[in-house]
Amino acid sequence: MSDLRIAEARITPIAFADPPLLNNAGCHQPYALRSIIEVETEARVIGLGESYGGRSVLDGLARLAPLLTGLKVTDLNGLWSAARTVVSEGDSALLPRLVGAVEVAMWDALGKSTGQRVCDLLGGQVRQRVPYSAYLFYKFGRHAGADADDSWGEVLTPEALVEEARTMINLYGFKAIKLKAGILDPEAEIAGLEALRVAFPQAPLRIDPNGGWRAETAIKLLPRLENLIEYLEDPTPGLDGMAAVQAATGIPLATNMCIISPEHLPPGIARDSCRVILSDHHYWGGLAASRELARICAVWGLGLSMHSNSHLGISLAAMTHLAAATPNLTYDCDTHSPWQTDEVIEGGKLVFKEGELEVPDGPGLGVTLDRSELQRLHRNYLEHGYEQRDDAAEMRRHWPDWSFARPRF
Ligand code: GKR
Ligand code: MG
Repeated sequence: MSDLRIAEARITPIAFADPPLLNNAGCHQPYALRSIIEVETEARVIGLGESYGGRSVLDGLARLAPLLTGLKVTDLNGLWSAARTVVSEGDSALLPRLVGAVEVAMWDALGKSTGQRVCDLLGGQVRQRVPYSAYLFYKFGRHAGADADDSWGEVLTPEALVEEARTMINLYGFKAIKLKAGILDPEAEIAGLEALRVAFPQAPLRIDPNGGWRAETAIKLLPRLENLIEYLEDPTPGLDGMAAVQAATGIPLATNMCIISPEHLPPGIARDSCRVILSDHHYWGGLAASRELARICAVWGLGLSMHSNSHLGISLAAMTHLAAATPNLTYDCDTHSPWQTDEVIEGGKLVFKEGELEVPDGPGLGVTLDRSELQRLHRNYLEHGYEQRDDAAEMRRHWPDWSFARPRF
């Protein structure tokens, strides 16, 4: 089947508008970076992918792209082999990122070439709709130097947080709520969670300080978190710190920080460092590798949810296909989508109904590229000069004395 062979792979770096959201590493910059991957077959079918847009991923993809010519879109082993040749030994994080970026485009090309949806190619659809959570952030009202607040305004108090949640839930219908933490004093952040509990008595709640708390701090806070949250995400850095906190509570700990590749699973499971894995096809090596991760979670009795970063619709479509084809997805997935105003797929953003997304209609991922938006977002990339996400530098434009610390509290 020569027409399933790749004729050309193209990578376009883009920058899209992002609000001043806060996390333990600082503040989001005015533009988030992403790469858009196009894999074109000899039959001129184009498969799409979306991934990180920082320097090392872009450089790696630039080295990988020419090696893809002639590879069949079904040849995932060939993709891993090609990617290995462009990654230096020891850069274990880059390899699955490069594979994940291209692999989604290969699935999309295969689906579009054969008239099948990616969720069917991944083993079949097991849920009609994929549930997502309301991803709340503390935030500044405006970016440094901007002359007006964005529509969300400043969110640094429990009252403002409840307002943010109300807006997001009214717009999208999410059921579960996740609070990004590790910025303010932990007591203040838990007061925010408690205010959310009062305002949304039924909502499953989660908090994610991104390793911003010492293990002792997290353990001291546990009594306030018991019976309040469904899981505690990365309260503290490292497998040992997480295991110490997990040993002190019945609340499941979750991670997208200390178990982020296959070699972390045996020590993490042996130490009981956490009981929920937040998978992410962008850094686990793609959709097939994420299905394997789901299977490992099922075997070891681990819960499974999905992590996100600032992203656009190709990523969201891929996440939705993957989640639709994953039987043991035990929690609602994360998404940054409500924070993004730009889009790169035709027809605009995918539409959440009651907090859920249907698998997009049509073969492959079911989405197509809006070429004029792609060009506009690529011009943003060229004009605004961001090459690397730097939340700490951005934070100091607001709070000049701030410096990065993990754990901080
Ligand atoms: O977007 O600021 C952010 C998040 O903190 C993101 O970078 C994390 O990767 O959402 C993520 C998480 O759950 O840790
Ligand atoms: Mg997290």
